[in-house]
Amino acid sequence: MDTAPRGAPRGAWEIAGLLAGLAGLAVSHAATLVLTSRATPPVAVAELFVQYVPGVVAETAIDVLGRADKPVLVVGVLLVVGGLLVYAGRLAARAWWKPLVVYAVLGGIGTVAMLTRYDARPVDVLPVIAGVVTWMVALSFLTDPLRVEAASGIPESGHTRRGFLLRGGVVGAIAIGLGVFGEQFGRQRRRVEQTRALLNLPLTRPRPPDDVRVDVDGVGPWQTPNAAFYQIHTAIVVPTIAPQDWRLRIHGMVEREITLTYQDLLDRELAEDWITLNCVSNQVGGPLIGNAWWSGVRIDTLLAEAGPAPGADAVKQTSQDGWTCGTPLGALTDPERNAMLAIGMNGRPLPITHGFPVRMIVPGLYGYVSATKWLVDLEVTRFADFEAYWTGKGWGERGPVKIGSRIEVPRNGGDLPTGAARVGGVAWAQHTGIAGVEVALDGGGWRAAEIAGAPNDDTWVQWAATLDLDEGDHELRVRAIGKDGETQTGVERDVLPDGATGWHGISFSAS
Ligand SMILES: Nc1nc2c(c(=O)[nH]1)N[C@H]1C(S)=C(S)[C@@H](COP(=O)(O)O)O[C@H]1N2
Ligand SMILES: [Mo]
Repeated sequence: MDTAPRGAPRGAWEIAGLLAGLAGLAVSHAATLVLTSRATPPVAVAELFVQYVPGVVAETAIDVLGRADKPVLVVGVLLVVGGLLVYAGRLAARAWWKPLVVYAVLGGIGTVAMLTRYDARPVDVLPVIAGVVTWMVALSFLTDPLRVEAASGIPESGHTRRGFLLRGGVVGAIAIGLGVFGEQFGRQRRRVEQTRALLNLPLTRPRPPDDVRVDVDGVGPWQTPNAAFYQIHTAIVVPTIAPQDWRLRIHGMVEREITLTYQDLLDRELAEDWITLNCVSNQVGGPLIGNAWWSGVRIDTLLAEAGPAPGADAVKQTSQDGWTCGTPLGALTDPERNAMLAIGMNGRPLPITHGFPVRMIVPGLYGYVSATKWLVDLEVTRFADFEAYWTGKGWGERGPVKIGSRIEVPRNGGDLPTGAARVGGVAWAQHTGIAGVEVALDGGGWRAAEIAGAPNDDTWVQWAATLDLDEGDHELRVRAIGKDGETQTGVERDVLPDGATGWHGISFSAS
């Protein structure tokens, strides 16, 4: 009845299938944590199931199982998956490719489940891919000795058994190691997430001012929600720091060293304001920019208490994950600039991925020279005396934000009706302010667009214009003018070393 090759007992193939399966699940789980995906693939599949299961079934389940319905469902998914993985091992005895069919089906379901979740990002497919690749590699590694035995026809030689046990041990140890890492890391993260949720900070949560929006459908929100705010960090595993464990040391070329706790920050006066943050790596027209309501403690007063020594011109900031940046001391001590140790973002405690519990925000400087997340150390020093993470890789030392602008409506390649059509987007020149925006249609002359209001000079400004469109293909360009009189240059430069320049231009058609 069974075509399993002579020699290796079927049980060995099944164990191989199970071990390879567990290793893949462990790798997938670890990848989920590292990528901060909100659910592991099995949990996502369970959720997908909940979403599509008929109502009566769900209600019965809730009746019978009560609040245990979700864990029971996840365990059920894992049992089914486990059974299929054992089966995949058995299939491997017949032909090397047969288990791949099982893996492909499971991987396909996992991919659909991960990508159809609310808030899914393309990278959320990586835990599935990592798991499937691990399944294939681990199964082939484990079944190698069994296959050799099947080919040689010598039943159960001691040599084969030792080889199989050794390989099983290796795969098992890796799976357990990753599982323990995932558990520990996951627990710490859950703990910090919980503490964060329970914090009762004196943050305000105002609505954006009334005049900041233009009336063009499709222009993004003026206030960027936390979940939609771009994220840039080099950390693979984001730091999870409990507020009670957080310390900030201010030292170096100062008269008095200061160490601050989270409570010390809460005991001080909070500064709050709208500030737009952007990344030096943002391409012209790119998405790496966001605008939020930040709450924190002004850094100029803290530095004044520490007393910077004459000759110092920089502050080297260090994150708990070891990332560093250098910020001009003048930008942090400037009473006219709202630089702060931020603890709140849009009226909530900072999200972990945006630097919880404390990060720096400095209006007018790119993030890579100023916006340290998970900040733990400020050393007052001289630019000549150190190299920060990015400046050591060829990026500019100072990093002031360059004036910029973006078209959001229409999209590149989009369509508009002929006749009068509304277009719009944003423009920014943090800490200088936007005086105006101009657009040029089809290479014609620049003409003024309307601009909405802004509560201060540190935020982006929405703009809009009405075009008169003939049928056919068109091109639109935008440029901003700063309150200092600077007109955004059309000279195209790459993001390296200190920010891209050039006008954002798009093509669209009118019909
Ligand atoms: N610890 C740490 N902080 C960091 C970075 C980083 O890699 N590590 N990247 C910086 C860069 S380049 C930018 S643009 C901003 C992005 O902040 P956000 O992720 O909250 O949008 O964080 C800055 N702070
Ligand atoms: Mo950045």
